[in-house]
Amino acid sequence: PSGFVLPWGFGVNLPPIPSLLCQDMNNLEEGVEFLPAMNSKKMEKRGPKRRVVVAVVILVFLLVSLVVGLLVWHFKYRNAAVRKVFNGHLRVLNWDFLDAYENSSSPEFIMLAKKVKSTVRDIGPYHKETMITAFSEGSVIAYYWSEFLVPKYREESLDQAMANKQSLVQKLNTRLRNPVLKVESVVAFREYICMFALHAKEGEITTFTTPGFPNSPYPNNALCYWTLRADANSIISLTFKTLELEPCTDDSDYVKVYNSLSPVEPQALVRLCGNYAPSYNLTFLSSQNVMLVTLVTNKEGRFPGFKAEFFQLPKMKVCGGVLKGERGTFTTPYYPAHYPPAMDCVWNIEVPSRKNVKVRFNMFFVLEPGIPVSSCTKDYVQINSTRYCGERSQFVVASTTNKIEVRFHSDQSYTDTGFSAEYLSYDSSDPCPGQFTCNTGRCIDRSMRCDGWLDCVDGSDERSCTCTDQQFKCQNGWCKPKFWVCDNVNDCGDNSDELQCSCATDSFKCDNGKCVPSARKCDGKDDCGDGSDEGSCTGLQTTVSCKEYTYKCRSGHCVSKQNPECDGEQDCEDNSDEDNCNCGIRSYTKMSRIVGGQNSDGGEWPWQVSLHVKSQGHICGASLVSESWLVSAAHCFQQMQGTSYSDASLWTAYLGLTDQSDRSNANVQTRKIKRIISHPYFNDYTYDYDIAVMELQSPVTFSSFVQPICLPDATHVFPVGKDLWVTGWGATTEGGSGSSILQKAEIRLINQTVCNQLLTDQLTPRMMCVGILTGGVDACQGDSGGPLVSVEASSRMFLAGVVSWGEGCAQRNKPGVYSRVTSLRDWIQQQTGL
Ligand code: 4AZ
Repeated sequence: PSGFVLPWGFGVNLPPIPSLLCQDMNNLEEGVEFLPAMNSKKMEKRGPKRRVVVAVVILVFLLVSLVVGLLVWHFKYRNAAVRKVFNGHLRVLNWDFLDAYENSSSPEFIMLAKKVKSTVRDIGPYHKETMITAFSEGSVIAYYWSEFLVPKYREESLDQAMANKQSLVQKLNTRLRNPVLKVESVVAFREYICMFALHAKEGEITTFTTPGFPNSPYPNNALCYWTLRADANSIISLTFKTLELEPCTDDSDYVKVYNSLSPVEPQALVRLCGNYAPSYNLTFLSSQNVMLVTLVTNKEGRFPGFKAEFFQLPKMKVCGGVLKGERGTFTTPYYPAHYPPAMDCVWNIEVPSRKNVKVRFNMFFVLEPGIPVSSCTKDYVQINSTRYCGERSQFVVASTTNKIEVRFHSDQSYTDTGFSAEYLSYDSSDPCPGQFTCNTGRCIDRSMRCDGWLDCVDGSDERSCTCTDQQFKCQNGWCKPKFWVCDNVNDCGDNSDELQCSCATDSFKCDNGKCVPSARKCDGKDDCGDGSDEGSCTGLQTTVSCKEYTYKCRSGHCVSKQNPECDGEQDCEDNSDEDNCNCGIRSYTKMSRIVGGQNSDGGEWPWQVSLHVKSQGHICGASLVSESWLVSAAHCFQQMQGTSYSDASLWTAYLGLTDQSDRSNANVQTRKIKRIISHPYFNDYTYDYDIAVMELQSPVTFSSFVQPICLPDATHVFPVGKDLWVTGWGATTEGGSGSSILQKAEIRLINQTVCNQLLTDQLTPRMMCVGILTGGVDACQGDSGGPLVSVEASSRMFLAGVVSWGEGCAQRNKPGVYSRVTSLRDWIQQQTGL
């Protein structure tokens, strides 16, 4: 690769404050010495003449101050010079592109650059420097940066002038033969600027990285450009192999990729920030033989940057086509890479004439930032006259004939990974043999009909149902499991499952179902008995008297806000509610978007630990809560079959692990255990107090794959009905074998009273039930000790439970039981100090 770097050492030159002003001030100080004004007695004796002199001196002093002030304002603020860099491109008509223009040191490049420069120089009195960065075909497009040194008060008018293409076109017409200038984007001044020009080599992959990668972080306050080119009639495929930037915020560092050599928004393909899981697809395609990658960084942060590679591909001549037969598959161009911009594909699908055809989209990612899925004005799939866009889970579009036409359109900017679809022929009299047919045409398992879950996107599987004894009939006709009634979640959709249990008007419904007069809410007294009437009192968090449900600040004062810890707001006057909050965040901005599957991505659950016993392999899960401490279940460390599992030397902890068969992966950290402390009240018959903490022999190093989970305060409330995540390598079916890849499942917190009925009074206050009552999703053997986590305020995850026991796995009305971390929080604190 031919690369070059231009570190432009810019610095804002503020005019120095003229030394005259300092002298003036010194003189004034001396002048005061003459006046014995402090001695009022003397002044009185000397009479009115002195007063006049004093008044005149004060007046002069005020006048001089005013002049000094004006001068300071003029030089320092009004007249301060601001450096501005604009970039844009300029189309030179009637000029032919030469291959030599690709090489910035060729005499042809230098000659044309000189011509264009002299034209741009005329832009105005504040113009300082213009640099031509590249030329491309069409007739010739010149890409440039122009630097201006403009007084602050003229900044706005310069921005306007640059934005107003017309005025520039007028000026430029006089010099070049027939130029059309397009100034499209303005970039702020940067201290570090680097530029690299790379051309793909036939049959080779070219690699490039951010400056210093991987040994040192990329520079702050930087603007870096990589112009990528390929041979004529080729396109570019660019892949970021690793990318680790500052976490995404409005002004965080970012990488932007353009389908042009000019960094203009209408040609932007993607804006990347933060950190992407290794499995996230970061391949982008251009529509022509050029691409531009830019890195824009702010003044702080130290992050590694990226490593990327690109190569050229022949330009795709056609996309879409005629598809015939009983069934088949088709995808967007280059799927699962991001499809190229400016594409139009049409698939004409035809199945045998006696049959009908339907198209099932298994993956569908056609998302353009800022475009609502109701309009689909930019990138979309169109079938008949309906447009589909955004991110969708599996859906089916059926035709009532044997033909269907699928159109795909991508516009100039922002691309996504596209879709993967299959077409199938079906018999119109029996569209889903042996299955239930949704009104949309999708086939679902018969057991999903009238089970309380919306399996068809249009809800057609839950209509016209006769409710069973176990079900509650909603007013809208839907049947829902009886256990969902009065659980504070609107399961029916019309809230009818929560109506019979609501309290009278003027009264408040507590989390435990009790009704208290509304006037007693937020009065500082626990009227509900579970603190829920004092839990979420809005307004300024005032200190209240401490109760078992109020959060206690380090100062000993209590606040009434529910779950104030690590929510990004200061609730305690000593801010102790926001201390020790380096937890519960996964490093990756985006995880893989494989929907439907339950395999986890590397780094998705960075607090998940696998506990191995020598020669037995994985036995239990655990959660990382600090550099040296794990939380697990006491029952993992019982004496069993002659082995004393409480012996710390038997165990090895694997952190940063996803695949059990890949334990030597570089992201995995292995630790021996120093000591295991099981709760002294653990009862191996009832599984009450099923909790243990383990100290690692040496602390781990936090990374993208190893991060601690937040421990909730003992007063933290996880409301009934909340969706939680459980993870582990346990059995994937009851009595089955464990999984090699870490599994994840989303389950729901179930009302304690309801669950105690289902589990025949086996629950204690240290336990909670979480699951899906219709069955099918649960933790199982081998998941024990592992985390049950909840996404809380500011996207932080908290450890709500520890996998403990259950009656079998994933059975109907037999949810999993978890150790309730809030009830055991004080004991964890006593043992670990956390
Ligand atoms: C176990 O044996 C186990 N369905 C863990 C969780 C559940 C059942 C069994 C919950 O470790």
